[in-house]
Amino acid sequence: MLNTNLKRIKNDIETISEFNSTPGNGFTRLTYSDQYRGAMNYLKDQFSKLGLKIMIDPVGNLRARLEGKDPEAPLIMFGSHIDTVLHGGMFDGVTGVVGALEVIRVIIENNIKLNNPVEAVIFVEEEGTSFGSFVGSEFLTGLLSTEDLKGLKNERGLSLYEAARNYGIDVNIRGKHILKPGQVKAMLELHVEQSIVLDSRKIPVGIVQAIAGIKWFEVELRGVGNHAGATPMGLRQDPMVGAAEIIAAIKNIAKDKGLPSTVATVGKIKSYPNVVNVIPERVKFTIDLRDIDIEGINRVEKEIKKKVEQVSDYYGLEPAVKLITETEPVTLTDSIINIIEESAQELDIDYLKMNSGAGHDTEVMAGITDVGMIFVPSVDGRSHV
Ligand code: HGY
Ligand code: MN
Ligand code: MN
Repeated sequence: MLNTNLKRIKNDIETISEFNSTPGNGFTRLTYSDQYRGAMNYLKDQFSKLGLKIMIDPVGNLRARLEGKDPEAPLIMFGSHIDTVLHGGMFDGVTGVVGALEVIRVIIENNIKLNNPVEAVIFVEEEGTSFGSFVGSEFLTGLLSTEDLKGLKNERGLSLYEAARNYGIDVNIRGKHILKPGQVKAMLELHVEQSIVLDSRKIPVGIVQAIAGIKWFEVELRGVGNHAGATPMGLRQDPMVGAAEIIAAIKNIAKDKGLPSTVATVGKIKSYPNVVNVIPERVKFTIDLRDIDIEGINRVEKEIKKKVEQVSDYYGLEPAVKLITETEPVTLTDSIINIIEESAQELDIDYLKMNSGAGHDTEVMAGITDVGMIFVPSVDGRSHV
């Protein structure tokens, strides 16, 4: 039996977690930040020490390659991400990256000569906290072009393309960076569950069968900015009131019009000019809509758009609903699910087959290769805060 080294794994996770811009208040490591660079350099160093060939692709994905007997054989990939949400958890993404590093260490330490080359991959900007989710995996699989990167902007209007160049990446390097179907034999991602099921039932391993599809919208309501004191209530076209009614309705729309597996979240809201004594001129808020079944997403999307129209008409607001990211629900590969299940049975480890409400780069990689995911419990189901 091959043994991993828990002390080493713990040290890797703790070392990476030092690279954090909000110490004492969760973990924040934004793409291309100094903290991101520190963590990436640590991992690059670990992979180099193992003699792996390292490639940083035009968007900043790190790929560390261990040769197999047949250099032309399709890749076996393990990986995840190290970028975080704001004040996130210690293990989201890092678990899978350290898992990939440890698997490669164990292969080398046990002189295992695989036929296929093995690659650890660290996907850039998985969370979308700055520019948009799954950027690294979408670039790697050809869903995002270098040109598209110019359109992905952060809150300050800086594009990912510019941010990558400022970080020191040559975004325009030519080369075979895009992976096509057939080039990867399989990709496996280890990740924390990010919900309460495994932890509450004390089950050590989750075998993921499907990953929810996601749609992110940005809703902007434009009204008439005015004086908070001098404008009678009957003369207002107040986008904040409109936003409040729509946001309050979203919960019931998801519950009553969606499927039991449909979830809808408003996580971000911004008011302009965002001043105490001014009726806002415009209000922007996001909607994160997910379901394992695309039907749930479609039904709730339709109802929310109807509500936006109704409320905007009633208050004399001008609505704009923009789709900012979309990934299809994905079922993972049966043959990989079976291998994980057989291994758990062989090792007499209790497991649960389950779905993932959280999105992962794996659902993007499913577009070009067979994929599998293994979950480990999140204490109290917490991971994003
Ligand atoms: O949003 C998600 O589901 C993932 O954490 N990026
Ligand atoms: Mn993650
Ligand atoms: Mn996450």
